[in-house]
Amino acid sequence: MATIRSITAREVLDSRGNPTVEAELQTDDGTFRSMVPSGASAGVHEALELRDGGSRYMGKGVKKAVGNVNKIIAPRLIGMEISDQRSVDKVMIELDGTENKSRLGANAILPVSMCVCRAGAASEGLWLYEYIRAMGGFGDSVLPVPQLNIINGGRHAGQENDIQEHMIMPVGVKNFAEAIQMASETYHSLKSLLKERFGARGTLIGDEGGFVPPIDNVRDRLELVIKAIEKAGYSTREIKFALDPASSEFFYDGVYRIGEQEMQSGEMVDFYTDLVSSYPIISLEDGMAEDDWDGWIELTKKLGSKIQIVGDDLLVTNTKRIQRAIDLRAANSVLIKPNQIGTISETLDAIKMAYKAGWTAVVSHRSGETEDSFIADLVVGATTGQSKFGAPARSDRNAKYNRLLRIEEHLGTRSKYGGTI
Ligand code: 2PG
Ligand code: MG
Repeated sequence: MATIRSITAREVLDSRGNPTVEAELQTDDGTFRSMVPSGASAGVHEALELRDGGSRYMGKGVKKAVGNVNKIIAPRLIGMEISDQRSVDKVMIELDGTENKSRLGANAILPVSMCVCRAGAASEGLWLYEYIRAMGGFGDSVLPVPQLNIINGGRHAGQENDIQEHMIMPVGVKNFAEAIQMASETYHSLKSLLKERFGARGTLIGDEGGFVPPIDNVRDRLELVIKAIEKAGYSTREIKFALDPASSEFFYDGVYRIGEQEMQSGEMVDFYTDLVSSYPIISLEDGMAEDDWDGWIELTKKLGSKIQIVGDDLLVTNTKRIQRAIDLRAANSVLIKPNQIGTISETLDAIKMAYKAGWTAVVSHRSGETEDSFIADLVVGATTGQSKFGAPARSDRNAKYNRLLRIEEHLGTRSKYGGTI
């Protein structure tokens, strides 16, 4: 049993070059560090990311959040038992005292919560994923089927009124190492097809490591990905598609706008229904906007028995919103992003609520990431069987994939792969 000896925080940079918070926590077992990521297409219902404003770092500094860790959180937590994640998280939630963690900032609370989890694992001599599994009372560890975003659009590519994420999912393989090999080969095949067609400009990349080719239409993008899959020697039998349009970003007063096309909610549902009948899409995230509950209900009614309907901006890893969506049958899957809610205990609660309703859960990165690979352990420990960590390129993304490769090796013959969803 170990107790918290000290906690400090500092300002560091994320993958986009914006400041973010790193917390450092010490126990008798050592020093533990954790960093928080940051979204670009963040939902309005997310816990608050505290930014300083002013001119420093274009207003994006996080000195206030750092100060909140050092001056408010640390003095209160020092001496607390490291193995009691829920109590520690509860103290921070109470210290904040607001509904959306707007006093201290989720970016102050979360890195401390992650450090507590890491230190708890060390105190028991466990890998982080093993500790999370035990803490949450989850079943056998499962390596995830990755959703890999190989064509970046929308906010992640500096574009407006655009589908944000075009992802491949290697479902037809035995293990995670094979899945990542298949994904990498497809990624590189896509790169060479883009280079042939557009020259070097066609292979520029977006925030999540995927390409940003000069192709406006989602169908043309998916056609090209199918060519890349085939060029790599695979087929759409073993590699499926997932889309995250992030539609809140192109929803204006009741109207969805993709490029020049304007659609009402019902037309938007028809748009997806056509797409799903043309392409091997098995998962659709944020097809509808974050408060278009009727649209979500219609989408789930129409497509929910065929594919996974994932709520991200709609649900923001928040059990209140997840419960509402379960009651209304407004989705059948939840995207899990710890920084949308702000503590590890609440993140695990969201996953458990989804399981209880018979939903799936997908553990996700943010478009602004760091080298912290916590979510790789989270996805295995919480046994969700699906991850969304970006393209198999750039170290902010590959930190997670590389950690998963290590975990798969550690599990050895006990290892299981998510397989089909
Ligand atoms: C999303 C995320 C991650 P962001 O919409 O799912 O891909 O994007 O972090 O910019 O909110
Ligand atoms: Mg999303």
